[in-house]
Amino acid sequence: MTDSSRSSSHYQGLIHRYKDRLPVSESTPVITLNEGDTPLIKLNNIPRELGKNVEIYVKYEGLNPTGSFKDRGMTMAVSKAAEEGAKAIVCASTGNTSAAAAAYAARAGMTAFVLIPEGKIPMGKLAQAIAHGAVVLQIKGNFDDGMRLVKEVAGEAPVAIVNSINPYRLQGQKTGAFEIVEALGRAPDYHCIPVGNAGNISGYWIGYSEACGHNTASCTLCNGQCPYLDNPITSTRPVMVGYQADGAAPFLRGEPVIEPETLATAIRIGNPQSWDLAKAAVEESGGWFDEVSDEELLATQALLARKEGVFCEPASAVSLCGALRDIKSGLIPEGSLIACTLTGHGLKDPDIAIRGQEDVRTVKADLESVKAAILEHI
Ligand code: AN7
Repeated sequence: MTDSSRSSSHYQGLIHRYKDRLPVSESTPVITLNEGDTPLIKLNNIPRELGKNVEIYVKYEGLNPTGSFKDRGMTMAVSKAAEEGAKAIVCASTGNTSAAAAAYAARAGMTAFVLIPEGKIPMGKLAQAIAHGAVVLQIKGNFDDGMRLVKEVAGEAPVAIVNSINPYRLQGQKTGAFEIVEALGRAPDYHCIPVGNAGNISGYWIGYSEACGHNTASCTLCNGQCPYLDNPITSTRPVMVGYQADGAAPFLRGEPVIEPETLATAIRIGNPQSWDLAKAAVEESGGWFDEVSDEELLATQALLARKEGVFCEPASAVSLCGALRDIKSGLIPEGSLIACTLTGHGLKDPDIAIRGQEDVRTVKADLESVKAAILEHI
């Protein structure tokens, strides 16, 4: 079968889908795993039980190829690295970036070096980095130490940085906003999102801004060529609300946190690299930052899994956790259309999801025992 005989509707990833809105050319070698095009799921049971007249949609980024939103940025960063002739990439990571870097490097035939904080990334994410053949360097330090070292080592060795300080990452990540606007036929009123290194909130703001024809200071890569600037697909931008774990909440403290601590290890970050962009997104949109406790975010992870059938990782639940609190308090008013990004899949960290419930009941392999066990619950 030749290429041209294949269905043209076959989804081929976000660079192909949005090539006229991304800094790529015909000669860019596209490194893709068909990322993007993730479901936007309307919550039914949680808003009903809340008793508030709101529409809440979750953008389930856990359904990307490596199980997190990082794939959106990584397809761009690795494609551009390949275009520039890079043979190796490097990143610091709390887990998901390393999984994505490892997979896209494998696809590109490059070597990925990933610096992870020793003992602080869940087994699912570590397994991905190892499975895809990355060189895993556990460092005796946290993510922020790893980030500093990555910047230093990139000046000493031929490796391309694929953390979100690489501007192509945010370009890829902005497509999450495009997809939401297309799915809803408009921008949401509020966009709630977890904030760690602060790249994703910045990427979404670029995307929403372009979709309604605004140029942001951070939108420099398309040199004003973005077709949305002349032909916007929506007339409004959402209020951006960034939530952090309270043990790792530099935006709430107004300064870096030296020893960030949270069970949501993905956002165990004290010195966000996209500080200025994230702050600008929140200020320009009339939004805010807030923080949630580990106990609250784990409760929301469980609520979403049990009430809606959507399994996300702890850091992802931070967006819905904060949103529900602000809906209850009225800060997010009734009548609002709210989008929450669920950044990563629950399977990344199964240990935390079954914490305290490890004792799965064992029954004898006979009908009487199984029947009795079932009837107990009906
Ligand atoms: C599930 O993998 O920083 O604010 O090194 O994995 O854009 O950093 C992960 C971040 C939210 C925060 N949810 O996003 C990494 C890393 C999940 C994440 C975030 C991350 P940013």
